[in-house]
Amino acid sequence: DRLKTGSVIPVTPPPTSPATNHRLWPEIERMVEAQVMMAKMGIGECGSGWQLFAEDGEMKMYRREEEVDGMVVDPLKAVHVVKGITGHEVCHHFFSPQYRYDWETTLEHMTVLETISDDTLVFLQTHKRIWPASQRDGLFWSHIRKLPNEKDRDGPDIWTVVNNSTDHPDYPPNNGKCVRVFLTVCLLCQTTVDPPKEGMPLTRDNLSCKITYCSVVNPGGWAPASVLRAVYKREYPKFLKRFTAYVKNQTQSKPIMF
Ligand code: 18C
Repeated sequence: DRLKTGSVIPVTPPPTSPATNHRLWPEIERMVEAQVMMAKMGIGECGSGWQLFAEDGEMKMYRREEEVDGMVVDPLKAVHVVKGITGHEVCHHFFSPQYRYDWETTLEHMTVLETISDDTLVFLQTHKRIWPASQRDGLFWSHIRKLPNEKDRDGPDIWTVVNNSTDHPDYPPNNGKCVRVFLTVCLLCQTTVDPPKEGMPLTRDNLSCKITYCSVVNPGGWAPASVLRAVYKREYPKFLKRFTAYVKNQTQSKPIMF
């Protein structure tokens, strides 16, 4: 019948996002899958060597001491539980450029170099200089995605943002005053709803969000290990506390975004 009418019904549906045609897409798919899998693993399951280096209420931060060519590249894994917000809200504020200067205290300048699609951007960021080291910049793609909640099909979706270093012909590394850092970051957020009593409305008091943040930053050029580890110890807890407080503040009087 198809042959008679001459119509051709495509076997595979067309891609839902134009990003799927982009040169970076295979890497984005691969990285998101791998990073989400790693982020979902508990500290015990990730292998040994994780040491707790910061703790504040529900927030726990672990690191593994690692060096590459004498440079500190310690992987970091942090878990936090924050009441009153959803995973979608957390990821939305982490991904979207319009909020970045509000919460990213290490930032000096940020530009979006490319909009691959609504959910995928390429950023160039310069960060504040730490004396006596050179100033750092980072060029990375950033992708936000909703993931199915396999354990609770009726429960809220899981959300993630993955950031990963890339290159751009117009912005080669180490070309000016900055040394280029290489980063891989994954933020994974899962919302839990504590159902309200019968007849009562669902409010932000019924929500809590489990946040997992994993990061590996290669400083890109030599920096004293002791200074670097001191910067880690100070900046990561500062970031996660400030960022989550910011999301709570931004969303408290807004409708819940599941
Ligand atoms: O994930 C985070 N932010 C995202 C959006 O911005 C994105 C960015 C990652 C930034 C990677 C770090 C870039 C280098 C920063 C230089 C340090 C400046 C400190 C200034 C203090 C006044 O994914 C949240 C990121 C939270 C950042 C925590 C700090 C990480 C430190 C890494 C050190 C890297 C090399 C520094 C070299 C100098 C050392 C003496």
